[in-house]
Amino acid sequence: MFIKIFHTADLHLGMQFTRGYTKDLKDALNQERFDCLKRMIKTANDEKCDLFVIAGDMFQTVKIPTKDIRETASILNDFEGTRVIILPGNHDYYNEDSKQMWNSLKDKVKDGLLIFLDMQEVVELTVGEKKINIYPGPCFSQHSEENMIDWIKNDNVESDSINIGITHGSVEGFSPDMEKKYFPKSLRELEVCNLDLWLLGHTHIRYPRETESVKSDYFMPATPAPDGFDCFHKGSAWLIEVNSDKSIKAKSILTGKYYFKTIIKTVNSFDDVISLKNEIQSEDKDLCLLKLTVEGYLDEDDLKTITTIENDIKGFVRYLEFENNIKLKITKDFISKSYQQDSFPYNFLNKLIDSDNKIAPQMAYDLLKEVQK
Ligand SMILES: [Mn+2]
Repeated sequence: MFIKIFHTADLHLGMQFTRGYTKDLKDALNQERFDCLKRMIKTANDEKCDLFVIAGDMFQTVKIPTKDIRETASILNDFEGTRVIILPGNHDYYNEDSKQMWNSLKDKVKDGLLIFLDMQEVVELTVGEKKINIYPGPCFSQHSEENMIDWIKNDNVESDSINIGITHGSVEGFSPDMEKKYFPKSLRELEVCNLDLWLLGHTHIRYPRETESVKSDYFMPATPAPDGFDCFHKGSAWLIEVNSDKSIKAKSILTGKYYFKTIIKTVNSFDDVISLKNEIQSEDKDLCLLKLTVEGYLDEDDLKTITTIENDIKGFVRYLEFENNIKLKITKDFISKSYQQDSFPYNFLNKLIDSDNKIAPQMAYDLLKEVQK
């Protein structure tokens, strides 16, 4: 017999997008975070999960409009397992300021479904015949240097129950936190609590890195829905099985839809331009948000095609930020057209082209143009 847990965190429901997106895309990205939760609940139901755990930052802020709270509750209400367990994170911390928001959510979730981890004390529950003890390390503010889990190490951990820690914040070596203000903890601090399993939130990158048959005592699911160009993955969550003998086996699942891609490409010939175009054509035109920078040198004719290419590429992706750093390639042909024969620039540039140095003619041309200004 085993219990099955769906583990996510950092959904950031209610996130507003401010980049140069169209209103349509902003709305779509905002809605996607709710849709992502909906898909995860469906997966958890299909997989017959007992627990659905959100390890902090389900909401982006503590000021979430009622209509969004209503939508969240209605999605959570579709969970067919035993309990939805929510821990407040550093974005949706629990204190006097946010009590009303959290109460509003609690009111809207079906009776008996939600366990809200707003205290540093053990929460006991049973799944089937198995007793489970939850050890929460919740956030009570936006910032703190407290790890919120120190209370656990002195607790008398029952060895015949499954003991699960749930907390949120930076973990040394996994998430940057130079100023130590995001509830920092080390793996050592988690370890001394002597629990069977840790479900963590805050780090937007998955841990462990493997995806199948993962055996670990610590899990970080990553954000389930990519939220910007600093997100290099497509969103994930953990499906974790804990057996009666406490052995753990987990599988990472893909949860996102939209994805962000940054490409920096050197383009030095027309063939390079075509292969770049082909590369981008294979992206998903409804879901790919692309930041593309091109650099290199092209002759006059090829350089003119770049504007056309930019338009083509726009049609291959949902959103494009294009930076064109391609420079004019200095050829003998170009020199003959641009400078009088035997003039200083004519001789100088031709001589540089004859040398093996590929960059020298380009630099010299740029300097000559600078002087002519
Ligand atoms: Mn966080």
